[in-house]
Amino acid sequence: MLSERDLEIKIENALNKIKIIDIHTHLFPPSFKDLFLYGIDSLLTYHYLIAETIRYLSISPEDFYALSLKTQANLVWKTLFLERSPISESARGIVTIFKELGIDLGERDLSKIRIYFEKIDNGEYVDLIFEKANIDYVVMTNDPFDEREMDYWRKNMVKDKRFRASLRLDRLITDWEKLKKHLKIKDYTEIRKHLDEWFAIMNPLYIAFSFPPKFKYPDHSFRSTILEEIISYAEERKIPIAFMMGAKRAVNPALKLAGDSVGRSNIESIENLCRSFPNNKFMVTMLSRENQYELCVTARKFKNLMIFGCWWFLNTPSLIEEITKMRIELLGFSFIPQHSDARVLEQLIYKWKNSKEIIKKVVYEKYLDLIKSGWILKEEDIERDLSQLFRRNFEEFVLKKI
Ligand code: RAT
Ligand code: ZN
Repeated sequence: MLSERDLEIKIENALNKIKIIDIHTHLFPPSFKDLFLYGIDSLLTYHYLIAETIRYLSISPEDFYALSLKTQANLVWKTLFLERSPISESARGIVTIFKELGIDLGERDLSKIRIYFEKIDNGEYVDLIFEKANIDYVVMTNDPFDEREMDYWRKNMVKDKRFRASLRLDRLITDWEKLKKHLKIKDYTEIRKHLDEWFAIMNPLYIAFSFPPKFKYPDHSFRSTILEEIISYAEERKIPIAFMMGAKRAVNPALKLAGDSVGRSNIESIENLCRSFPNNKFMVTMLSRENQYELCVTARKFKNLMIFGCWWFLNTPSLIEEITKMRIELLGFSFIPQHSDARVLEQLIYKWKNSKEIIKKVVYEKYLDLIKSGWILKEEDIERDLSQLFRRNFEEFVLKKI
């Protein structure tokens, strides 16, 4: 019988051992040159931190973005780290990164901190960060309509196994009329030849869309028709489609990436999709806290639905705890608890460290309840269960024949 202290240690050991699959990030490999983000200026100008900085300053978003990247970074440092304590989740994240990289924070001197980042050697650095965050591989967000990105895809056919692709097709729906001309196609059915081409170049693990709160399926519009075309393509390819629901884009456009917000989505659309396309696999995350309970219940109804992550504004300790607890209580281990959404390489460190800390606590409490109820938990059960959460649910779902 495991004692409480033993249980805690065993969970900790299992978590340290399991190599994570990070199923949704915005990272790129070093071979994608300017798209590969790392280092101090990219870290401090993360859009989560820009939104927080601008709240304290009299500067307008336009004037802020007109500054050089380094000046923006200096201003974020001054505002969030020198004039106040970096207490928000994104600001604390920077502190976690520095600590894990062995950067001294005693003097709070940004010019000294910069010295660490000036010495980085790219190739080995990715391995170092992956090791520190205990990552096996990350899944990128790949936009075939981004010409800059596509240039790299066409040139860099040597694949980096640490970075896998996902085909993000938001613009197919938001910019359909423009894209139709750009792709030189007349109707929806002709999308297929482009999909074939993108699959050949990227070999994506899944197709993804993010949708606004008002998204409805079906809605008798061209949107539903395009979606159906993609759904039938995904069925043929036997790969999942990820729906990221509830992102209200450009609520404050001047803030650029930092100007997106949240709204409650319509769960019936997910029910309709899972029921109408039983041979498809859907991975769903919802941004609104208010959607979490109904999403869990919906996952109980459809085995072709895999819920994942505590997305974006939900990637905060109190909400991760609440959501993970609810998911375990309603779904056991049949969900993917988290993804990092990292845009800058080093963010993998804090996003995973902080999430794992909470997931560990929740799992500990749940195992303890189970033991108190009479179950004899074995040490090997813990690693099996946790590797299901952090690896196997994703890999098996991607390969699964529904
Ligand atoms: O979390 C983020 O960085 C957001 O800006 C979005 O990119 C979001 O995660 C998305 O994938 O649309
Ligand atoms: Zn994202």
